[in-house]
Amino acid sequence: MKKILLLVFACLALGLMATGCGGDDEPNSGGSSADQPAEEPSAAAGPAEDAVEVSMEGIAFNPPKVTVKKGGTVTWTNDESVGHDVTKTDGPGPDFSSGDPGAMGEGDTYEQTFDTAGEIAYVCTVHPSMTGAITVK
Ligand SMILES: [Cu+2]
Repeated sequence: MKKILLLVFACLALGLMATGCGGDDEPNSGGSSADQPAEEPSAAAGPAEDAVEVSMEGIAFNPPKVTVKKGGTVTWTNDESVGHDVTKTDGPGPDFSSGDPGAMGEGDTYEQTFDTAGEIAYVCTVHPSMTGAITVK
């Protein structure tokens, strides 16, 4: 019985030593994970630009969130046969709307200039779940 216990301890000790050797891989994983978070936010929100284009497709604004420079413009294009509109719901600056609810047909565009910094929310009034956001800075 004691010999079996000794064997178990011997195996555990060897196992711990092997694990210790495996721990030397850590510097690799630490280095790569530090680089990635810096790239993901810019890919999602996009850099602040003078002119941004948003597509209306699949009953959604794409991309749903954009960033535009103060004084810049956002241009929406309806890329499907379903009628849409662009109507501001919240945020600084004057209210805006592309016109009558759902009046933008396929191929129609609507352009809006943003002169006030802040976060602006908008919606397509005929599709309440079709929302978007603009960061002006
Ligand atoms: Cu719509």
